[in-house]
Amino acid sequence: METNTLSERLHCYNQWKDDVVDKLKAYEQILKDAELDSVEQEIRIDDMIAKLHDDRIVVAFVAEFSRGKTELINAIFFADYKRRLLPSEAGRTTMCPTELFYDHESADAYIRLLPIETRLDDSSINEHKQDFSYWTTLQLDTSSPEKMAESFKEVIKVKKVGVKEAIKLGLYDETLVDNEASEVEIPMWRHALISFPHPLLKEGLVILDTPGLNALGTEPELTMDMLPNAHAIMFVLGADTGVTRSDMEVWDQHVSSFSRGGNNSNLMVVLNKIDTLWDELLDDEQVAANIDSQCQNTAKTLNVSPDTIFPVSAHKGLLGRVKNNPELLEKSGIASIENMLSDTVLPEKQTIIRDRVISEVGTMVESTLNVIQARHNSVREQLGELQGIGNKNEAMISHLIKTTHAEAIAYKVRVDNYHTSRNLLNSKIKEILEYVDLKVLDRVIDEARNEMQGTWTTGGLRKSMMFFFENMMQIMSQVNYLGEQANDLVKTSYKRFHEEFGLPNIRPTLFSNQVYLQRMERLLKRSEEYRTSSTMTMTEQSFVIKRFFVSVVSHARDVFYKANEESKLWSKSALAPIATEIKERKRVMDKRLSNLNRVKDSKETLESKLSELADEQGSLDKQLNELNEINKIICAPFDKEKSA
Ligand SMILES: Nc1nc2c(ncn2[C@@H]2O[C@H](COP(=O)(O)OP(=O)(O)O)[C@@H](O)[C@H]2O)c(=O)[nH]1
Ligand SMILES: [Mg+2]
Repeated sequence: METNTLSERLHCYNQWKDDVVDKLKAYEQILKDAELDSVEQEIRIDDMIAKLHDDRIVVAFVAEFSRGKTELINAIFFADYKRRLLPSEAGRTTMCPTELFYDHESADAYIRLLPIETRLDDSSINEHKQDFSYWTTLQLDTSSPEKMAESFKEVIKVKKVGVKEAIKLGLYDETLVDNEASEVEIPMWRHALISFPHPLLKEGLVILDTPGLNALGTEPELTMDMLPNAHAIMFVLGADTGVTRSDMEVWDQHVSSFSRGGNNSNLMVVLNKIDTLWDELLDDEQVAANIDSQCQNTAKTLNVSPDTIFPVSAHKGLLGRVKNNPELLEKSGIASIENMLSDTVLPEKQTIIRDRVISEVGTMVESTLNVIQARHNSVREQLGELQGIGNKNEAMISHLIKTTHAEAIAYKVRVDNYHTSRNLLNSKIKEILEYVDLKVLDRVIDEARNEMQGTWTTGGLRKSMMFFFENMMQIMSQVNYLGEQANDLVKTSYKRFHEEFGLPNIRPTLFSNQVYLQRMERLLKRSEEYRTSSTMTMTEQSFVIKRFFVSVVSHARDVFYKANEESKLWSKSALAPIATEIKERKRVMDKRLSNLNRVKDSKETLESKLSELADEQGSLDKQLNELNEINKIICAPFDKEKSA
């Protein structure tokens, strides 16, 4: 009954990724062997390998405090420690957002903590993750679950600071402190990274535990970046409290936008603590009916489909697993969440990443197949030609040499024509690159910053933000426009090449910055939502505005940077297949000429040339087989049996 499906599934997924990586490496080798390698292609393939390597599956838990997020994490993922691993406590926990994962680069398990004071500086959490100088790193003793649980308590540590200091940090909430108090309790840490060698984490699972409405509101990065990048989001409610006002606030401001009209299977609403409805004076059916009716009501309140609601008891689930009580475990409903993760979330993720591999590398493999196939054909022709020569006389061979020469010259003229269109394209590309230059962005940021000086009001902020985004969108639209012109040039080149040179109909990779445009639009939308949320008025203004600006700008910069990198790479590879074909044609012609010349010199060479060509044919056969094998693995459908 108690199966390990999630870990098995994750394991299969990783194996598939390893297979793909192996094939990508084999492909790189083929390109080298066939002398078809180019720096651009190598960058693309290595990039894809790095992407597969860094690929993680992130499950985020979001809710108001005390709904049982941490207990759920303990029950779903860490019950094999036979105890409550992460600190879950009654009342308001002051824990900071915590990421649990496994760091393959580090030999030791660790807890890395970012001091709360770093909220005052201009760096986002992501930026801090690039440089660990501000973090406090503690070794995590994994020799016993008890020792681990003890160390994890560090994450929920608090300290007392003066009211002024708390206000400065954006952590003063007058509803929680009586007015007389001169000191306030605040969390010690802003963010925690915990790495330890648990099997699920080693397979690439990342768990994001968040503390509640307060932290969600004051750390915009969570809503702007970490949640949108999670592969599954669990919104947790308590069956004992029902949907409260603050639950609704978390939902409206931070989660509902991921719901896509209740249509997102990666957003799960967990109705936790159903054990509080297990009334021993009622029979099982009545209890089930009560739970069901609460699920229906919750679905209605949140405007999601009832299938999205998972009624569970984290506490009893953990207990059932720790005490090996299958009945209790079954009753807790915990397994339904695990099943959802392994049956829906994981396969969807795999599909997305496979589509990406296909679109990035699939076309490349296809065009290599074309080239190798053409080589194969040409070797066959040469073999035929030489075999045909047999006893023919010298005059005949000289004639063949002459015609091949003439062909080569005619070909060169057409290549020159092609160079003209390539130059046209290059100047268009230069224009695009000038637009997506980071210097341009930094100018826009400076302007927005200046605009913001002195306007620390919500209205002023809105104006500056709009100004910032208008500028950004304008640049990106212009890039889009130029990109379309460049695409026309590319299409024409390919068409001409296909028609005039009679070469295979290669699908060109076209320029597109749609993804980045969309990301920018989403960023704008999210910052609008954030700006109008009540957290903006709740917390000390200048602090939030600053945090907000830092986080929005750092993400906009990130989007821009990626668009820039992508354009550069595209500009280098747009006409690469044509260049390869040209080189290839020239190679074939040179080869034929040298064959004929050598044959003209002596009869003996004919024999050796024939066997040389036969060898070449053999190795081309091998390359074709390998390429087909690579194609098969990359595009392989997933094991249906396992996902049934
Ligand atoms: N009755 C009951 N209590 C639970 C359940 N899950 C968590 N709790 C309790 O709720 C409190 C808050 O849990 P915690 O995991 O720290 O919540 P978090 O703040 O959302 O992470 C703790 O006292 C838990 O023991 C449950 O399924 N049933
Ligand atoms: Mg917690």
